[in-house]
Amino acid sequence: RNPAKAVKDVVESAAEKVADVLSPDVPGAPGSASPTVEEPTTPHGPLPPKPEQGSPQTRTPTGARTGAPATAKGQQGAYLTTSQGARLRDTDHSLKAGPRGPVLLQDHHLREKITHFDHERIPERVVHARGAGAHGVFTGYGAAENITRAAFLGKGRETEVFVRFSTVLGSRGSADTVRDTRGFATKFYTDEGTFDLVANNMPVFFIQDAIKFPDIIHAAKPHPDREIPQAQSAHDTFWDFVSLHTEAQHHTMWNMSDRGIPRSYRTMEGFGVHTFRLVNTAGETVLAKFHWKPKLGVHSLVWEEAQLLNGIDPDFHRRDLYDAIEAGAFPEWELGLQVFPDTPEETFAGIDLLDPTKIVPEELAPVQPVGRLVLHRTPTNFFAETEQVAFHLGHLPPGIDVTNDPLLQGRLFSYVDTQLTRLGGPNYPQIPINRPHAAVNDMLRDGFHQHAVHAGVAPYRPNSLDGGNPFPAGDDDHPFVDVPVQVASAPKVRQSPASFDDHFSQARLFWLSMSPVEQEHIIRAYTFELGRCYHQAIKERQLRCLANIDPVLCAQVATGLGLPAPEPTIPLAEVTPSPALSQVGRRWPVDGRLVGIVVASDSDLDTVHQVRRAVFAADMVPLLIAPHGGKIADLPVQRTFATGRSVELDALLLAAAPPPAPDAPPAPDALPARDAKAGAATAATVDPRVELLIEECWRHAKAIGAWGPGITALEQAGVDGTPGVVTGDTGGDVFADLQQLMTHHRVWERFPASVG
Ligand code: HDD
Repeated sequence: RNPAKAVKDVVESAAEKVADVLSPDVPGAPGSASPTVEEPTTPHGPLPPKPEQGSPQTRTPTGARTGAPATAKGQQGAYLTTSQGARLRDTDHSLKAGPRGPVLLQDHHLREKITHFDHERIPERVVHARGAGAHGVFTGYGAAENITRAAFLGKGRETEVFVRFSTVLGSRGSADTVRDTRGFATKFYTDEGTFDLVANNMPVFFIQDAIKFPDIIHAAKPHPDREIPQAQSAHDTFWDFVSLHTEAQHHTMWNMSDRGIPRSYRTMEGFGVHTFRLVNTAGETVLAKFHWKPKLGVHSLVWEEAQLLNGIDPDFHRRDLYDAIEAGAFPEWELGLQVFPDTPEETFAGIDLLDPTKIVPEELAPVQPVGRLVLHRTPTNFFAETEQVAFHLGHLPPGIDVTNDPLLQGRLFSYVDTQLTRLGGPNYPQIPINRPHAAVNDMLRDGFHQHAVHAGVAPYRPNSLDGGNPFPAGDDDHPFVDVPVQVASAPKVRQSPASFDDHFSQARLFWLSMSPVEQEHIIRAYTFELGRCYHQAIKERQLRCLANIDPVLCAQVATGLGLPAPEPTIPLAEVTPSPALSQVGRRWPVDGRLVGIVVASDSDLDTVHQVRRAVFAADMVPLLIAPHGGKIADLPVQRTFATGRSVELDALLLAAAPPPAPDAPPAPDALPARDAKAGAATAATVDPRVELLIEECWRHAKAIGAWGPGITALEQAGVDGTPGVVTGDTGGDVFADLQQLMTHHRVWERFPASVG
């Protein structure tokens, strides 16, 4: 498998295919080419299983097929059967005493069907309940070979992976685009045992000691009396806790920044947060932090867009992940390491490496790439894979070991423990998605849902009855190595080291590293969230925390809340900003982005064809938006003015300025931009829903382009001539300009920020 080549090969044809999936060619719609309709219920043979449907147990450690029977396959044979394989002739009627009943208790099929249904749900994860997963492959660069013996990082070595992205606070059915931390958990099925990198999209955590985890989560989850708000931190208990427990201030700042509302899972960084200990074949150790760097750059939504999406498409991130993979725009990250000498102090540049509320700026310790992750396959079954996958920090291959970070240490206990309830017993590692691809020969036996049929009589060591099996691995057999770190002889205490007492300096470092527009967003986020709190004392307490981070930040939030800005209670930290923390100011590839194209029957369709092809050629997906569904000439329409909304687009092109439809809703409220150009707007000649598309794209800092009649639509919306709005004589030129704008992600020049 060569993912890079696969991307190249399939992107255009697959993207065409996805565009067509996105645009059901609605039979009977104007312009539809399909004369006859096949009912979805038309009988057909059984669907062939996907080639990948076999369970991992049928694979060798590297993922190759072994020829063993795929015992976990869900469906076999053409006929509906009971769970015991008896064929059924009717599943629509209960067995009754005559057609008018009553229903007979002896109806085994009825009872089996309903009983199984009654037990279909399992407890959702206590945190990170809402998630989406994908399969992929990780390829090592060989760059880490001198610091770790972990074989999967070896040059060219390919390892199958499963990744689950998640929000933290919301329930399983909550919306994707809420303000929250995102989980980024990766299961590497290495041939030396599974490695789980259970990461987040933020490099720090709210607490320094795992014993506080129930506290932060109880505070952040919905209030226990009314169970609201869902998937939000904008409420009293969250701010009550983080303002009292000031070590949470750094992570809270990340949540209030644009990192809290990612544009896509594909545009998130990932961080292992803790410092790990790596050991090489010579037994030498270094300390290291894991980073995922997205190929597409770090990119976020804007707050209004996120809020609209929660209603318009609560599955936005999930859909984006699946659509991108199915279009062949495979999401990609580089795995990187920050490496530090393993000194007795376990510090680097004065930063305590065991404190999970601290980062080490990349300018001080560059992130060195050690491998590449490509996600290329969506799950076959959500429950079997994404819901049942179980990660655990203790799943470590030889060459990677833990440190004494007290947060990490507590996590080592929690992840196994939680699966016992969630997955119903100790045999969850046998669930197909959790099965290692390395050979397993443990002495764990019995328990609920035991699937393995263990042979032999001696699941103990030493034994003679099973010929002494299984045998301990020797030094040359790639065993896991517990690094023999010296454990200090010290009194038993419930204390943290003094270095853990600094709660504000890195929050200030983050704030000072932001561009003005990012600072503006942070101010608005704090103002919004604290503005949703009821208790005055909590707002005032959080303002006192902000005063210790930065007076400008504090003053602006205080103004928004209508409260006085307090003075700092400690000297402001002297910090050097870290430009690597800012998302603004760089350029990124545009693969897999969505470009809306407004067309109508009077558009120059040859040009639209050309532009559509150019969008595909740029590895992006065009979405045609038209007054009606079906087709415009031979062009498939993906969205109508009624079903399309700006928030799913990354950029907008206008090849038309269609007039208002008789049943169109009234024009939306005026824009600041339009006010600035008062008098420019004339009587509405353009459909107000197109105007709304333009206005929202403009307000959300998206690139906009128009040619021909499309320019009239820009004029009507009052945004022509403003930054990031391009016009031209030909669609090709306009798209070329638009593409350049998109490499910056957003057109922030539209919003001269007030903070600087
Ligand atoms: Fe955790 C799930 C990430 C601290 C206890 N955590 C979970 C998931 C991610 C993280 C990504 C979802 C895994 C999945 O998709 O199935 N957690 C983190 C990070 C942390 C962190 C990056 C700090 C650096 N977590 C943390 C602490 C505790 C937990 C301190 C408990 C003491 N986390 C859990 C859990 C979960 C979990 C209760 C819920 C479901 C699960 O484990 O499998 O055990």
